[in-house]
Formats: sequence, structure tokens, C-alpha cells
Amino acid sequence: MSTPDFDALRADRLSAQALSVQARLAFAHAVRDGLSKPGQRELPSLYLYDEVGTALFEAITLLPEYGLTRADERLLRRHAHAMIEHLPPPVIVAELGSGSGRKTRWLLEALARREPVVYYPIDLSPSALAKCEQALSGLGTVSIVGLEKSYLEGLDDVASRRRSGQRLLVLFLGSTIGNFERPAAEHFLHEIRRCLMAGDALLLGTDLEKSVADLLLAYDDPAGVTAAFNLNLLARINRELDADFVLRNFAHEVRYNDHERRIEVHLRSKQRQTVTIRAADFTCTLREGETIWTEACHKYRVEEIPGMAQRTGFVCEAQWVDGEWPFAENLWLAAPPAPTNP
Ligand code: AVI
Repeated sequence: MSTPDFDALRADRLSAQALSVQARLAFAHAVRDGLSKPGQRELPSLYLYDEVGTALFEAITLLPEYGLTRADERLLRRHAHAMIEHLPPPVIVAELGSGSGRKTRWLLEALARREPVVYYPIDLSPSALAKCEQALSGLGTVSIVGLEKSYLEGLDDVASRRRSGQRLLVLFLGSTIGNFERPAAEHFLHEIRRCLMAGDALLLGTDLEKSVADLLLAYDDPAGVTAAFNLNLLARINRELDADFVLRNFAHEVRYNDHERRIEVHLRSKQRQTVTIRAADFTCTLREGETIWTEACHKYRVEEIPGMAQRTGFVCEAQWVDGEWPFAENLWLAAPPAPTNP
């Protein structure tokens, strides 16, 4: 048995500690900035996903009222072979967010029948990566290389590891793009394009417009799972930033913004109350009825997607739309860069 490298282990532990101090500071700043916004207070939706929030989100995906994840998976299960036919081998796969592995399995299986595949799930959470690796471990000729990084850093890393001739397929599933403001979404898609070479591909999942009644039920389910997911953000701030939010003094509230074509998720203060967040050195008083905006979930029209592709350096090669829950899987190919004028 070889001797462990204690110096390396110590250095790893120290850098992990430094990272968590940095991450806590960034969290404290984001909370302070969001809660001091004039007009509408906000909290960034990114922070909904700690261990508890991730488990609650997994429960949301099983709710009968929330059809989004099932539609995404149905499309991948039914059309994985048609999707990969657009991508000549050899293909390597990177996924932004490691998810549960449930949906990705269909694509990886289809590819693995054709060629050995390397799959890079990219996620900041080591436990999410571990779960994904475990869920997909049975896939024979698929090598899984988890990258504990932000999406774009991870993608840059994958791009630098690719061998000549390999085509990169990037997966951005589950309509996570819908949680970005529309201009920020296009900016992010453009950043993805900058990590790719012409002919690489992006498979983008987008939730589509549907009846307002269905959308309100999907984000305000009668069992209260989405309410718990939303309220957990305050509980997380209490746990990690030494704050004193009283959760029962807040109510989950969901609105549909017709003009922006999005669900907006809020936490409504049921009474006038003062909250202190010690790690952010911040106190604020909320009025009765005032809300904190925690999440935006944009909905798309299938015909607007090719334009988004074009504006961000891609060509929309194909689309698949679910018949039960309006949702589209969009396969984009990275377009050659526009020629520059001499
Ligand atoms: C992760 N994301 C695509 C979900 C959505 O539908 O926008 C997050 C969610 N929030 C409440 N329910 C689901």
C-alpha cells in the first residue's frame, strides 16, 4: 500500500476551506445587495440549490402538476437516436449541471452503441457530481469525468482536453436557460459558443408557453413542495449567514407576467418585520405585504428559438416538441464565425 501524500491532502483541505470562506462571502454580498434593492427586493435564484433545496427540487420534478422534467425526459427517450444522427462520430459530451443522470442516460446509451464516449458533467456541487456518477456508472463504454467548476470554466476545460477531430456536444437541459433574464440568457449562450468550434453542438431544453392556469399550478402545487423549496432559501440564509428569518411569517407567491412571458416566484411578508443577517452585517425592515422576488422562469415560443440561435452564433438544426407538456428540445450547431472585413 502506498503512503498517502499528507502535504497534498493538507493543501487540498486548506484550499477547500478558503473556497468555502470565499463562497460564504459572495453569498453574504449577494443577499445584502438583493435585499437592499430599491423598489423590489430580490434574492438570486442560484442560492435555492443547497442540499435541502436540491432534494426539494428533485421532489418537484415528480409532482403531477410539474410536467417539465417528464417532458424533457420523454423527448430524450423517444428521440435520442434521431438526435445523434445529426452528429457524426467521434463525439464527446459535456453537460452543464449534472442533474440526476436520469435524462442524460438515453443520449449516452444511444451514443455508446455507436462508439466509446467520454461524458463530462459540470457542476459546482461535489455531491451532485457523485450522485450523477453513481446513477450512470452502469453504462459500459461511457467514461465519466466530473468537473467541479462553474459552467463556463468547465466547458473551457473540456474544450482544452478534446482531441483533434472530436466533436463536442453540450447539453443544457431542463429549461435552466429559462431562469436567466432574456438578455442574460442570450449573453450566456454566446459565451457557450465562444468555447466551441464550428460544427460542435448544443442541445438546449426550453419550456414553452402554456395556459396560465397550468403554469400557476406547476409553480404553486397543492402539496406545498414548491413553497417549501422557495422558503428554504430563507432557512439557508439563517443556517449559513446567521440570520433570523421567521419562516412562518412569509408566504410563497407565484405570478404570471404576461408581458415578459414568465412565472415570477416571490416570498410575501405576512407582517411588518425586521430581519438581521449577521454574517452580512445587514438589517432590514419589511412592510406587511412586501415581497422578495426569488425566481423567474421564462417560457418560450418554439418559433422564437431559431432567432435566438442565430443571434448567439448557432444554427438551429432540429427541434422536437412534446405532445403532452409543451416543451422543446432544440439541437443547435455552432456556426462558422462571420468573416471579418479586410
Ligand atoms: C430549474 N428550473 C428549470 C426550474 C423551473 O421550472 O424554472 C426551477 C423551479 N422552480 C420552481 N419549480 C421549479
